Amino acid sequence: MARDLGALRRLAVATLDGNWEHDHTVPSRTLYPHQWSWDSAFIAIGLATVRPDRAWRELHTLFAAQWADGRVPHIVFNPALRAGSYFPGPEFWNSSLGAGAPATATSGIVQPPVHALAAWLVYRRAPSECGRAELARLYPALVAQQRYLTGRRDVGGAGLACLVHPWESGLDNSPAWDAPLAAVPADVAVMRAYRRHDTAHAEAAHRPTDLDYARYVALVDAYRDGGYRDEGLTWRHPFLVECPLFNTALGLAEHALASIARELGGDPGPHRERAARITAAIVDRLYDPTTGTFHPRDLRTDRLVPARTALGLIPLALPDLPFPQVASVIAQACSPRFGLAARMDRPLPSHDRTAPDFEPLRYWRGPSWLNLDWLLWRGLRTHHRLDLAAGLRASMVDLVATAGCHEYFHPDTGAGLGSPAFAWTAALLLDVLADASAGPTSFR
Ligand code: 9WN
Repeated sequence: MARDLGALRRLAVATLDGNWEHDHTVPSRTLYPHQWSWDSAFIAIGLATVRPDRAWRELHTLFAAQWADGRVPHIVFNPALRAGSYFPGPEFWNSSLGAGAPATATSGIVQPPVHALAAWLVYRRAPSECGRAELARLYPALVAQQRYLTGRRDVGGAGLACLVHPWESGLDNSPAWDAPLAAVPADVAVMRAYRRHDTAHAEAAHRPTDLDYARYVALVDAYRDGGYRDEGLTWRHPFLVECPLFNTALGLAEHALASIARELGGDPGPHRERAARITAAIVDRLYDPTTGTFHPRDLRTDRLVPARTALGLIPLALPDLPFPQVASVIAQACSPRFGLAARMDRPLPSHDRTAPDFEPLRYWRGPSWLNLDWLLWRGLRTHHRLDLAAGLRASMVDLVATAGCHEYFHPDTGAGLGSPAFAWTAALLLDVLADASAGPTSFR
């Protein structure tokens, strides 16, 4: 596998080029052949280092499928693909049932809103008049996305967005969702009526189980049958959680929008105020002083989910996270649970290594993912832990140098798992390679 940085960069660019599809990048040609929301944001960040035009195109294509209420769907389906190329496909989601859905078929749920941050980073990579025009075009759509998430999706009433499906977290099968999902009535027999596409392309033992899928399907059924409406979710929807990663993205988006507004000659003040309120709500509602990390809040029980997953470390990316939380999250990240160090001997896992339900091979239940590394890497730089940031950066580069642009990696051996040509792995590696000096981050 590629060992020198030039070859590594070429491998990443070739992976992105190979996944480019007319006006967007597919996460993987085999497993995920359509456009995914948070993937596109990460992909744009990497494309900015080599193909800035495509970076903007990626974001514009995604936002062209934004619903009238501001939601950005987690999948935009490619109509040119044959039926059955992904499950659940467009016929299952039937987005036309949603008021204000676009003409293009999409899913009806969302993913972490990392897009405003992506737009800002794409612009910052090579500021220009043209880039400013692209930013100006996206700004209202990004604001509408925030309005949807902090408005209709503020089911808990405290200013945070609530998820209605584990897929909205982006960490679909995380142990964080086990407790809230257990309350979702589902019969594994319903899966006989469907053909899973993922297990044809990836090892079934690495993927969510059929029972997980039965619950995923039941949740989509419930949301879709309510016309994808968010009013009254408390009374009728069986899965309602506030996620630390998702809401960190929400807060980062307001910081990024403040920078974008300033750049466009607008007023950054309201975005800054909203960012501060989101961070305060994350600390107030999702921080557990006994574990020293953040946890999802299950709105059905009004309790924090006990699992200690990597989700709990991600609020470190917030520039205004108070010092006590910064210190305790870093301490937990450096504990044997996650093993962060200036010289890491193993990759960062997606779940607590010491937990009895840690699974090194199964989706989001232990393996290492570059997007989680990247978010934490930004957090460490934001809070001036350049020593640890350098350790994490070296670990990311090492993973790809040894195994290639895989979707995820074995948390002990670094072996490549899942899709072998995965777009966000390639993209985030390009971003990491382009920031060789890796100094502190800021929203300037
Ligand atoms: C469901 C595309 C997506 C990522 C998610 C990841 C996985 C889909 C699936 O792939 O989810 O959305 O079929 O498993 O969990 O984070 O966006 O790469």
